[in-house]
Amino acid sequence: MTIELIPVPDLGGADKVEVIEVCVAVGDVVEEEQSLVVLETDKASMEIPCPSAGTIVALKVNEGDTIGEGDIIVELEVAGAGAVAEVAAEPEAVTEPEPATEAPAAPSPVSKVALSELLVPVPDLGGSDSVEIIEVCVAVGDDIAEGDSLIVLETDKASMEIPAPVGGKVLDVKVAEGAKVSEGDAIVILQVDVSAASERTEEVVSASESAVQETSNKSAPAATSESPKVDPASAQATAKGDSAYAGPSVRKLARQLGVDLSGVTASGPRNRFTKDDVRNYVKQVVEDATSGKLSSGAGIPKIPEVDFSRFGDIELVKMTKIKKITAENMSRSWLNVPHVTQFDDADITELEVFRKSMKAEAEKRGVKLTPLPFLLKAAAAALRHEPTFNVSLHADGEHMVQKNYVHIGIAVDTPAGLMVPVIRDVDKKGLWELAEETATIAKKSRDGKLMPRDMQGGCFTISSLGAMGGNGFTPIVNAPEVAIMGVSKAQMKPIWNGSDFEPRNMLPLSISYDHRAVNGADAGRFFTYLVAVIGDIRRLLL
Ligand code: CAO
Repeated sequence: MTIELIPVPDLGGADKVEVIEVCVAVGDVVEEEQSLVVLETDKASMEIPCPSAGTIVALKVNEGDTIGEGDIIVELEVAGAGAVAEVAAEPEAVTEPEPATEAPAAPSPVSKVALSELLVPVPDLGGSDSVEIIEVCVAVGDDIAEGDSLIVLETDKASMEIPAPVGGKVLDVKVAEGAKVSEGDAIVILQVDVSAASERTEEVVSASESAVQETSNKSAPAATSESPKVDPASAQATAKGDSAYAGPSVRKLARQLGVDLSGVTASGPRNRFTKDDVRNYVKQVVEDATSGKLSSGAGIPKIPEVDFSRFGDIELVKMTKIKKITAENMSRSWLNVPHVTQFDDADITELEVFRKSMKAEAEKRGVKLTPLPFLLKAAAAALRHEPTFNVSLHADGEHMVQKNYVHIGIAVDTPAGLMVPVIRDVDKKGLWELAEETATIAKKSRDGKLMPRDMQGGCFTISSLGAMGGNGFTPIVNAPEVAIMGVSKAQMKPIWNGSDFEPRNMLPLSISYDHRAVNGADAGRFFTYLVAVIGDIRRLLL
């Protein structure tokens, strides 16, 4: 086994570039050519592939780091011996999608002069003559990299960026916005460090052998016969038509700020996005969100503040901590969870007969047997029967957490606010035990004696308003649980038994569930089973 240090390869003129993605982690087994990191310049992003297969033993860069040629990216353990740093592969440029017309692929013609000064002329424009410059992207003194846009031209068919054929310092800009240029006209004079130039620079420079053009008092500038061709047909095919166009630096800014350009209005010449368009969009979104104005999906409009004292006598009552926490939890759940609520009535006629028959024994035991322990038992049975309800969504967005335990929370109304203590292993407990535990935990809640652990780990919640009344309500899911049952007041109702209306004691129930985690069919099965168990509690024994 050999440890190889994998460095940043020659970046083709780019000096320091940002690491925008680290694609591997320590311990990863990587293939030859597998991407290690993604680097980004103003113009393009490039993946640095691994020169050989092996195991990553150390990671030397982080996302957001700025690195340059020769900096070590990873330490790689490879089988057998091998050359190290120098073998790193050439970067694989993954240029951002650009209109095909904007960046001619072949090197632009340049002229080589004695003091490494290069005149960069307008390349072959595919037949177009006297084309308007709609943007000059560089200024005197700029250090630019190979491929950086120098100017943007626009014909009646498309706009195109003319990239720098090599990196260097801008000594002179020969053009201005609005001017019209043709093939061969000078764009800029670049100072190039030929000694440190990349192979591509050498290629470009040595390819420039003909069509000499004078530049100041320096010698023999030349324009190449291998000028890039802009194919007007493809230009037309890929031009954005009516839609606005953004240059690489604008797109980079948009990416950094998380802005989708489809929502931005372009204000630049001929429907081009400017950096200010992106900044103004962000400013507007922030302003709208804070002022409560509705904008395209950003922010929730605030309920306007009202001075109620204008309408009558008022007093300010301090919210308890629990009320504030409840308010936050409820809004979080309401805003995050797509709720569906389903309703049904359970026939508790037999259940009530049985419950009342146990009254004397309950008194002897010192407990009160309300319908709640029966509901807890039935819910636990339904969660076991239909485990698709006994889940939570995993934060990674890729998994569900299937729970193999059955802990159920009960909503308890207390003077300090709503609390939801959790009864553990409901499926394993009997009705008496549940009746006792419910009473104990409800008292603990009202006395403010619950510990955080008493309120954690619930799989499902029951909110019973049955003692108070009501025909039904839509409870809010107690996230990260995915379902909650609302219990309303049981009432005698005439139920058709096939030949007669029969008085039956009917308990209105509702189930709200998180439709991201549970689908309607699962909910239908869960609820039908639960209602059936409540209707005939002998089913709990099955
Ligand atoms: N239909 C008809 N009567 C019902 C009933 C129902 N669905 N549920 C309970 N009752 C009856 C009980 O049998 C009892 O009657 P008796 O005194 O005649 O026996 C009476 O109502 C009072 O019951 P209870 O409230 O003392 O006991 P419980 O087990 O039903 O409930 C608890 C316990 C802690 C859940 C309850 O006290 C409570 O706090 N409920 C409020 C929950 C809440 O606030 N939910 C809303 C959350 S969302 O904002």
